Amino acid sequence: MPLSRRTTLTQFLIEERRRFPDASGDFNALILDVALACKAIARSVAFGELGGVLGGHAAAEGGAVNVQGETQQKLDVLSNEVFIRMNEWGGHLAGMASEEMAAPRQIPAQYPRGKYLLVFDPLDGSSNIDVNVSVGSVFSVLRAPHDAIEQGRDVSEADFLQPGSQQVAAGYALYGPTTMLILTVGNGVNGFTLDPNLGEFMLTHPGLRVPAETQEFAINASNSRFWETPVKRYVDECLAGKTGPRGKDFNMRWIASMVAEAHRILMRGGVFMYPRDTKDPGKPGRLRLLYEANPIAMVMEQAGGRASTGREPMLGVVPTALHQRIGLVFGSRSEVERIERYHAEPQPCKDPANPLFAERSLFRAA
Ligand code: AFP
Repeated sequence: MPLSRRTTLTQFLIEERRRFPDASGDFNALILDVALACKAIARSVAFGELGGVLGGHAAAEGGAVNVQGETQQKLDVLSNEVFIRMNEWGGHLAGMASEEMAAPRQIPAQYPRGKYLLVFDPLDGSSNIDVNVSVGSVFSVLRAPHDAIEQGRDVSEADFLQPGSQQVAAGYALYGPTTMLILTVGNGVNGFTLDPNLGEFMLTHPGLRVPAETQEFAINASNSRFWETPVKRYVDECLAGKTGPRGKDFNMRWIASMVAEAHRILMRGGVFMYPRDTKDPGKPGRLRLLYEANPIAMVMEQAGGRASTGREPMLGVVPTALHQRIGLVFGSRSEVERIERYHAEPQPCKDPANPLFAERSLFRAA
């Protein structure tokens, strides 16, 4: 299709806005600021070592650690700064929150404050940066509480603790062989490809839908000894393939970059699991609810897929903390619903004295 016939992100947003005649344009401007941040990050990622952005963030004390207790990569810090600088001045936000910042970020006094909250993981998949594997940014847009908008007050952590069903927009940028922006504004999911010559996101994947059926699952199998019984059962059945209850063979994938996994699933179906496990009782999951699980959940549900904790729909979970972690399962609806069924069934009691109830798995416990 000739470039002149393609729709830009700006055109798309203006056409979407026509559904809301009294819209102020603030929302569109916010999405375009987020897209600009993603373009700037895409450029830094593309230059890699040529831009000196690979490797750990050598803070004064020799390597920085973020609020998650994880080593910060230079690109984590840079990407966080880019999101802040591109979004703090526009007057659309009451405040921001990020994986890389312990507390919410206030809008500086010299800028107007707006009616939205922006929550983001500026660079997901950091462990892949130095090995040149796709990484991404994940973002979620919430409405700020009325009093925060009316008073123009500083935001608090509590303002962000809204269930994912309250998101007004969500999406991700994928810095892969091509840079793509996947966006939902509550009316389906659309994919945009960055034209490197124009610097514009062009609509290339309108109306994306997650295929309902799949033969591909993604999980970090090195954690198998920590999985709960329903997850072990699901994975065992996939591994048993044609010879087992599923009656078909499965493929397994694990990129260790959730955004890349989400995109594969959006394009060809599949299921992603980073479930709650017993590896670290202090962590009820690896992924963060507000700026990883919820935005991906909105994209998946808007595209006809499903996202769950394994026990309940992700978008219904009421957050209790800004950096709360949670078990996450998302993808092709029939697979996620199967995993939820397995969690809902009565679990065999683990009576070590009685081998009849011993847990069985193809992943032998260590
Ligand atoms: P990083 O951003 O710290 O690399 O974490 C990426 C991530 O949050 C998610 O994108 C991956 O699916 C998951 O962690 C990978 O976790 P493992 O390294 O335990 O496989």
